[in-house]
Amino acid sequence: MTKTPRARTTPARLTQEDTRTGLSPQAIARAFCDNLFYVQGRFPKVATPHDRFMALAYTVRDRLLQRWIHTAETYYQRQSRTVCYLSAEFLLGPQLGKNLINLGIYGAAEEAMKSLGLDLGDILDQEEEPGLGNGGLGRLAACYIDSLATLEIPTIAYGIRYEFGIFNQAIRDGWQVEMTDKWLRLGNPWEIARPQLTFGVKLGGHTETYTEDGRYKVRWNPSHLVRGTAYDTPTVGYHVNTANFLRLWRAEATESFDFRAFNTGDYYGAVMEKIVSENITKVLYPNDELPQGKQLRLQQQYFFASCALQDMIRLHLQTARSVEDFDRKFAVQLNDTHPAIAIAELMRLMVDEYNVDWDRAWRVTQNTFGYTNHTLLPEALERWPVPLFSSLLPRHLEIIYEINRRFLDEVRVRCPDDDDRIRRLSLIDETGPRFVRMANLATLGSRMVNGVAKLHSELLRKGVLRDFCDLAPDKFTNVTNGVTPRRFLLLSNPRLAGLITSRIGDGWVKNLDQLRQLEPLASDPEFQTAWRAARRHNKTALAALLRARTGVQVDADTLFDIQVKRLHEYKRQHLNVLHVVTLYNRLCREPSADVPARTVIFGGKAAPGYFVAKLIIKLIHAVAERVNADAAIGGRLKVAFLPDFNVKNAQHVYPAADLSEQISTAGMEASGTGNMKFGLNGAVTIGTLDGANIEIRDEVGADNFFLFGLTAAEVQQRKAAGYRPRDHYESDPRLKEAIDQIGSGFFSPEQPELFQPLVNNLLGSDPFMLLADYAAYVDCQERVNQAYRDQEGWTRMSILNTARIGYFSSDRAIREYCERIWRVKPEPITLDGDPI
Ligand code: NBG
Repeated sequence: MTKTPRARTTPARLTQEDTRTGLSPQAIARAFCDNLFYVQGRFPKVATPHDRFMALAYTVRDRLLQRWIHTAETYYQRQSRTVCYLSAEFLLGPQLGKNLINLGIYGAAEEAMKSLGLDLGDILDQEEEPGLGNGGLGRLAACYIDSLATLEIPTIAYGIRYEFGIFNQAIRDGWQVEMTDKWLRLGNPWEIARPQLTFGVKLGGHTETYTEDGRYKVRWNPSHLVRGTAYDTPTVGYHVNTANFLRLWRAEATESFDFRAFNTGDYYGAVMEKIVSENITKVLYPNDELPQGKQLRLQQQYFFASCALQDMIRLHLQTARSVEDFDRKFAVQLNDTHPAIAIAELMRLMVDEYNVDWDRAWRVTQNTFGYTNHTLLPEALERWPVPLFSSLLPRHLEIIYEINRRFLDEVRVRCPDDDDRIRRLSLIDETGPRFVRMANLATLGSRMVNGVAKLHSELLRKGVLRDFCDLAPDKFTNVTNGVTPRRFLLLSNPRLAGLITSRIGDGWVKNLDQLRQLEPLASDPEFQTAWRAARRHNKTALAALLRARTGVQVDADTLFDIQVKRLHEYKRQHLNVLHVVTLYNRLCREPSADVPARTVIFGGKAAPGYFVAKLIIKLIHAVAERVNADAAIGGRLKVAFLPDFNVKNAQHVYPAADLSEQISTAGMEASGTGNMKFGLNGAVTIGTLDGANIEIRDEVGADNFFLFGLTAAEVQQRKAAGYRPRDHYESDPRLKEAIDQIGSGFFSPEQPELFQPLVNNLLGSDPFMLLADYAAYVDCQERVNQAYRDQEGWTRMSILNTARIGYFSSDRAIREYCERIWRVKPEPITLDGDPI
């Protein structure tokens, strides 16, 4: 044997592969038993279902780690340009099934478990998901991690390791009840704690100036210091060797402060300090109320942004000589403004700690960041009161003032005597009490800014960020969102996925455009029958889940009309309810009306402080109670609310929908991603021209989409012309009846006034224009009824929705980010022998 390094290492690796991380059912079964024994400390007879989940999870983790080590080694040696995705939220969902799929060992694991007399499905069911996000934004980040690894892009995702994620939702007496999400209680087998990888994060205090080698410098003397510790979760791509990681930071007290307190004899003071520090990463904020004024939230944002940047600099300096070419090594994406403080922090680190001169540091900073905006709702745009900001981050406030001063000086030269423009562009809102405007900071500090669907990006350019767009139009782009087909079709809808693969092969999993090959089958009777059978199976499964969770019995042969998403007035779940009430009234009046039987299913959490959203949940339950109990309509309409909508539950919902409700007020839903998940699984959309609905309709064809309602432009015009919701109420008897019933206690006889606030809102200003869209919506639902009666026609629409949804893969979206925003290339990883 020649004595090359490769020849020396390969046999060792192969042996290790064989004994410890082999992919055969036998190797998996052996590793599973080992882990049950040596990690969980259990023998099979006494092992609980959760022990078995842990044992299999550790088995899979070994296989992930092997890939991760190779990946890390390769990136290190090649000094690969790396994407850093900064997000305060990652809504990962359960990991086991996804990892099995991506490693290509789902079948092997199934067989291994079977050989031990176990069922893989039961084991998968044990996993509790990390709910480290609120909704679409956090889930998008998770889809993007999956695509980044699958496309072999060197990536680190950075976020916060919340001890309590989004609350669990229970329903009591029709009301939402929040329960703490203790997701770490039984241990988290996927994460690897890195107690040696920590950074100090300063808070509070004041700044002072000094000179050093003739240079004017600023020193920040903080009043607090916390420590961030890294917890890593490997994220393997689909059928590739790339395993990137998600690095979440947890806050802890620093030892130095403990010592100080101990030395003065203040033991309890030291313990308090520890508790206060750890609070920073205790809990995820639900996205309710105004973000303003929440000191802890600003602390969270700064804490994780600072840890992430310090970590990046550490990595960079392992191989580079200076931080001055930081932007060549990293492309840092800001997932909304939550991590936007990173812009000021990178400036601080470079200028104060690495002595980079201001202009150079600003060039590097602007070249490093990209900013994705996810909302146009003014109340959701983050602004921090200047006093709060300055008490927590005094040095950053100075830096932001300086960035602002230089920026506005430039603008004054370009646009003299335009004070209004200056006021709008300023990083500081001075129209009343002063605020730091995070969207302005993010836009100015980034090389590229994007919205998440065509309409949204256009509205950004014309609205919220218009002045910035005037100054630098090329900075603005659009990347329409996408979702991962691995989780949302292959894993969660195995029957449909299997049927698709049996006809067109499995290339679609990595290249979703290949679903187009289904088009010629859309009217094929045999394929249609198989398609309906797969979907019928999913509907039966959802019906069983609903029964188990709510007691409501629904029939899988009815039209499943589903709206699942966070509860929000702009998403208009109550418009859906108005239709339900209208349909109910019609069925009561015309018992023989020729309409297909429907099951209307809702799901979603309301922010705990959002009174109206919670009242809408109660309304759904009140209507459900009445409708479901009414024998006179003979089960032709049922209403159900699936509690605790999360990723795990979602995987049972999307595959079972016939009709996907995407009915937000036009111009308000930035993109939506549920709309894509439904379409991927063959649901037909009823929707407004909002967010990505517009592009979905363009792709699937107007004939295969139920469109209704005002356009975004019309919404604006109506408002400008003085919108009067009462006119609709007075002139449409169906609407009047429904609203009167809701308002008068028809659905809440014990508390007739209960829903008055909702009714007053609709008849008062109706800010989300339900009444303006009501008639169009109800008529459109009638077109749905007609279409559903023709099962062949409907199945054809369903198949075409799946066949033409390929554009909405997160792989496509990530390719666009890589080319247009990050300028990074794939770095393939080889597993056998040395990585290079
Ligand atoms: C949400 C939008 C959705 C969009 C997701 C992902 C926030 C702030 N925004 O329409 O409301 O699909 O982001 O981009 O959560």
